[in-house]
Amino acid sequence: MTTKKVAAKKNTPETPQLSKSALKNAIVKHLHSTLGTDENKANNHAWWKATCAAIQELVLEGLRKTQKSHYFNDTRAVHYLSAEFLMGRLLSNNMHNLNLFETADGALNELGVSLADVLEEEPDMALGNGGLGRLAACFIDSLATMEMPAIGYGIHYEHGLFRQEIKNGAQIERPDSWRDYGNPWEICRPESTQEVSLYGYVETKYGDNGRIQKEWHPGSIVKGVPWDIPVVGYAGKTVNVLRLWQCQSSAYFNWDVFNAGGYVDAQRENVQAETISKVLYPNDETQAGKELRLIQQYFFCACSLKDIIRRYKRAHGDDWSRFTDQVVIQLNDTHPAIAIPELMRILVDRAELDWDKAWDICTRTFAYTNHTLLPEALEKWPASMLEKILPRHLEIIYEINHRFMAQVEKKWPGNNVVKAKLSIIEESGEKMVRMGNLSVIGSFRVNGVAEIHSKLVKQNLFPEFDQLWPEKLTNVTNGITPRRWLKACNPALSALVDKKVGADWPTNLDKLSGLTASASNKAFQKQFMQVKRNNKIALAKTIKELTGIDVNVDAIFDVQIKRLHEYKRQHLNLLHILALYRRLLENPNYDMHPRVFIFGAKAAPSYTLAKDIIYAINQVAEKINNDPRVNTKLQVVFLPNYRVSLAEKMIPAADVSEQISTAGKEASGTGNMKLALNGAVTIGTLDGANIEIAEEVGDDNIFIFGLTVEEVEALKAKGYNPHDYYYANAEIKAVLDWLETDFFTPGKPGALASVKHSLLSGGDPYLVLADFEAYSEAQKAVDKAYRDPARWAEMAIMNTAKMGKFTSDRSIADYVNRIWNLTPCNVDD
Ligand code: 26Q
Repeated sequence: MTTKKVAAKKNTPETPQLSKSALKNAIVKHLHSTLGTDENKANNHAWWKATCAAIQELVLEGLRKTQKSHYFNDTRAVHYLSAEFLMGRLLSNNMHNLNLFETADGALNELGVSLADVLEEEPDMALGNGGLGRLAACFIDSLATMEMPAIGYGIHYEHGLFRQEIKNGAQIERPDSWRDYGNPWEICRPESTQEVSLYGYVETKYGDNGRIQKEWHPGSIVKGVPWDIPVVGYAGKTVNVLRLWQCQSSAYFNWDVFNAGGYVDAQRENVQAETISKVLYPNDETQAGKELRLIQQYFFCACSLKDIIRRYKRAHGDDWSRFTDQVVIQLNDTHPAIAIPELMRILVDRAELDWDKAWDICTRTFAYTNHTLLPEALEKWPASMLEKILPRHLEIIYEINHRFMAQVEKKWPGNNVVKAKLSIIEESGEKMVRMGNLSVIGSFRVNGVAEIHSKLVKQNLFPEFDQLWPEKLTNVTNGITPRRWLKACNPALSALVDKKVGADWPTNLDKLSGLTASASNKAFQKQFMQVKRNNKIALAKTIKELTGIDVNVDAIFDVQIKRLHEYKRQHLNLLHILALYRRLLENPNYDMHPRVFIFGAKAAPSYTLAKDIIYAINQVAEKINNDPRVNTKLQVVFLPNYRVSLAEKMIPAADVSEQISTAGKEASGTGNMKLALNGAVTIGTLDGANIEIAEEVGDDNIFIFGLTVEEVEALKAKGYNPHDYYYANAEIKAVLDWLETDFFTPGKPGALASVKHSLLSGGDPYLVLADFEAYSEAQKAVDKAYRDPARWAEMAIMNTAKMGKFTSDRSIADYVNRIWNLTPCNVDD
């Protein structure tokens, strides 16, 4: 294989493919003939659908051209397998990428309709939990923009991540029904339906050639129906596909039961099949070990592999020799790791390749991205569960492991400790299959998602694998698409940036460094901060609508938005808020610039402490916001139902970005990049991509605090006792004790006590108390810097200016050059 360097493309969108009047006609045509309504009757929802339909016409034209071009050029493609794609809304994105946003705005305006209102009609496509799912969405945007042949494969969940309501301060989960009124972007492709086998038993047979043959007799067969969502690249030339599989019962398999008079039983089978793609599991960073989750994983992997192989065979027939030239499969964490034994099964049992040949193909096909070091997030499945659901796959996994153990024996003769660590099978207690080990063994490349994370993957998670295969483990630092996360979500800042550095920054984000020269320019600072202020006014309006709270737009908007998890330490933020409250009560003249602390976070429904922390934030907010002694200086807002479309409103309005995870725990973070890109200044630990952000913006433009990875390890090794901090720091003691009273929960003393107890008797596993003082000091430095408007403006501008590295185009270029070895495919007519 040759290595060619692929840089992020420097294309800008051309003149719109459609005039305003043509688009207007197309929208009205769809209003009439697709929706059966007219201009006088149509509500915003109808206008939204008609506008989508008009845009989709152009999208589908691009899709057709792209597919034709990929087919005729017989391109090598990456297949991005992910259990999650957190796409958010698509209309605004697609219009921006087709350079039709202004045109559509004008067209709708002439029709007496507000584009902004129309955009609000679109439900988020929330088929993901958080960072990992949103990363997949940013990556397919970049792949299309860079004209790379690529397809995303995932699950067509009927219900995405739950909708969060806050009732009396507590999180309530409601089903997300994103498709209730139809999804205008997706196309069902029943002609590409696949069948997937489950359960049953394995028969061992002896072929004529004396070769042992395995035949899996499934106990159940389900159907995978693909729904295609077009993924429009910026400039609109390449339109790739996100293919999501929906599970249905296989009519064919149930006929016997049906004909035997078992109509009701046959219907029951239908329901069971349909539960497979019914709902997204809402736990991130914890492995639930549920049978249905494993079935979901196998279901979409089996469908996707059949689809990949069908496409390969259409061009190359039964000749497998070119498979690894054409196909690379990226595993987004271990969720699709079952694809490894599935490909082995297809090659060995079906194509009748011998094991070594099949394994060679396999290990040239897969690459694996690790997104976490947290032990509770590492996927393991009971061998007994695999045996029941996927009996042949378990046999194959044992065979892979057996051969791998021989390799380990060669390298470390007689060393059973290393063997036990590297084995795919964990034997202490119930036999478990470790999907991480399987993924490392079955892939040609394994990457972490930020420098420090990849270093820890090598040093702590897979050190022996790194010794065995020193080339295999590598880093690709995450990135975000600047099209959605600056151009579309922050039009005012985008326009200002356009004027300063030219309009091609969306595909060439390093251009933002052109802002550096103006960072200390008074006039530019004024413009930049005026944009920020307007964005804060807009967010204040949203806050008012969602919570009834009037926030002070002259206050510092301090934002922490991410899933709720102890390691992300929203409770560290909360303790600091309590400390400020207390300081203000003790000294009404306590000198601080007014601040609004704004949170957005969903907790996994089964994660009790995470829900307790949400409750605590809301109860503290209620008290502080209604306390006239402090509420001109301190306000706390928890915005319900944090999701992509809400992030797009919060991020442009943030002054301060909270990135305060315990060092070593946040693999990368991507919200940190989005906030900094929009001119928020980070207060953060030396964790994940914060470290690389600090390197880019420089120490003067970020507030770094707290223990380093090494210091965390040393403190834990010496024996961390949170009580030491509790008794040594009167402020810590006071705020923790406060949580145990009924001050924040009148009539219900102890309602917030679990937060305190997790930090004392619970051992404070994420060192909240150890970092409290450093955090509090860093917050004082933030306050001081903000009160110097010129200094703050310069910091904010420098953050935007220095985010070039964190475009997902750079991440994709890294994958393309160092892992996937792809060539862009031109899609011009
Ligand atoms: C696993 C098994 C069963 C059910 C659910 C899961 C599950 C689901 C989602 C486990 C983990 C996740 C999501 C993990 C995630 O979002 N990780 C984040 O990935 C980002 C992109 O690389 C990083 O920036 C974040 O640091 C990391 O936390």
